Amino acid sequence: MRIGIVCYPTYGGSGVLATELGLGLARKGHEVHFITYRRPVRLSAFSPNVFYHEVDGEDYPLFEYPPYDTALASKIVDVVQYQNLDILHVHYAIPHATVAYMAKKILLTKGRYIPVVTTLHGTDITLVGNNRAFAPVVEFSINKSDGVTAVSQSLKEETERVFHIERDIRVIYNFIDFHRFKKTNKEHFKKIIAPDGERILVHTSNFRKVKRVEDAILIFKQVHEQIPSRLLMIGDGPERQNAEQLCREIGLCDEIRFLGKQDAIEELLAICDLFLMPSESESFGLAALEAMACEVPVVSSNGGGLPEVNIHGVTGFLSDPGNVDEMAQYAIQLLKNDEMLQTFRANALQQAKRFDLDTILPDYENYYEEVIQRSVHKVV
Ligand code: GMT
Repeated sequence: MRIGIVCYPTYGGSGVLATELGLGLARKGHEVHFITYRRPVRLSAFSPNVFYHEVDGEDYPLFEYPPYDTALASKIVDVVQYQNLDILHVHYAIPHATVAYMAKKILLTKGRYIPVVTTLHGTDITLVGNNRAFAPVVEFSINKSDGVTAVSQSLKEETERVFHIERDIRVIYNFIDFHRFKKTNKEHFKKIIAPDGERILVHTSNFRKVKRVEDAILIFKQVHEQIPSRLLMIGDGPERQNAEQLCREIGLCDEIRFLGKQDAIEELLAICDLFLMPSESESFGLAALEAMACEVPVVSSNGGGLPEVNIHGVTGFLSDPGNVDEMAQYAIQLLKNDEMLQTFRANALQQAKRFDLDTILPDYENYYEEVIQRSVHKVV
């Protein structure tokens, strides 16, 4: 198949997933065309079946807000026509599903029907999409897509609760590439971070409010009072300043290291003992899955689709969002008990295997085929 992928090229989960999906499809022989405003972060090396089309925007002085949507729609029309795409897969409803609809309508005037699959990732529904400023357009665009997928059962249900959805939403979970995400020996690295064998806790995110980054620090504070430990804070975003300030206030600046955005996240996960994800809600929690693939158990909230990924008492523990004390108690219980930690590590890996790229990728391929078949009669 010749597949177009539209996504945000940033460090966010939707962009990461879209890029990994495209690369996986290309490895299987499909021709994949990324259409984004910047090269996606995980699209670094050359790959023979992968093509990248940058959306060019004109920054004319009249534009207080550069018309990205218009530039993207034009680029989609161009790529679909001249690269002869079979299907267009857009990640994140806003504005991608809407722009895809516009491109589809333009292509129809040229006698070309392009089937569009929209993948809902979470905040495009739960936070942004819900907003009255966007809601009617989001609902319309989802209903006009030829196929819609959600990354968890919870997100599917939430979408159906919030919007009037006229089509079936297929659940296709986030996935993990075990060639990359696996526990490797990074002892030399561990010695630098935790020279006296301290336990290493880790949090990775885009440091947005929904992640409750400060909860991660407060959980760590309680853990540190009982267990020699270190906390790695990976990523960056609007809440980082507050988080650093909190570390100063509680006097744990030396024990908590802010590493900023990191590419080789698996090398850091390889030395960690526990992953903290206290988010208000996660449609899935890709970062937790990455940790579990590296045999790191997870203490998380139970918001959104997290219970579909992290199994309470098996791969980690779950508490209500904001229940810092309970999450800290779970973390302490796990980190104090070597045998339990080893069991949870093994369980985390087992559970992660359910989401192996090799298992999930065919779900997307089959879904594309299905959507293309359904669209055949629409070709004018
Ligand atoms: O977590 C974020 O804020 C980034 C966001 C995104 O859209 O880039 O991630 C969402 O999509 C990921 C991939 O499908 C999911 O694993 C994350 O759980 C989801 N984030 C939220 O729902 C908050």
